[in-house]
Amino acid sequence: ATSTRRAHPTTTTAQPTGDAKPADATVEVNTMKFAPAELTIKAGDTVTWHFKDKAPHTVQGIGDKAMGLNSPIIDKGDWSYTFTVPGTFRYLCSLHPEMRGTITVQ
Ligand SMILES: [Cu+2]
Repeated sequence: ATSTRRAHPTTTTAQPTGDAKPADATVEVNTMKFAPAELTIKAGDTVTWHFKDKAPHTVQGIGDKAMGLNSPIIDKGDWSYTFTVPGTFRYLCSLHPEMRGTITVQ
């Protein structure tokens, strides 16, 4: 039997170039939930919500402190927010208010 040996093709991972700040933390929006529902980050960190559910959702801050945390209605895609002030920020989906999450900024 003849065996042909070939080196495995080398794979390279392309690093995106540019000025876009990568997300420091990600929240998956799927199956009518925010996951993780509770997330702790540092001041200055950017959180990206990754919308992948069948239904559209929003990220809407609860209370005065969370003003500015207010996404449009998103069907599929990403939405990011940079938290600059320490504190506890609760949010919900305005279309499904039972969907809730908390970001703790240290
Ligand atoms: Cu929703």
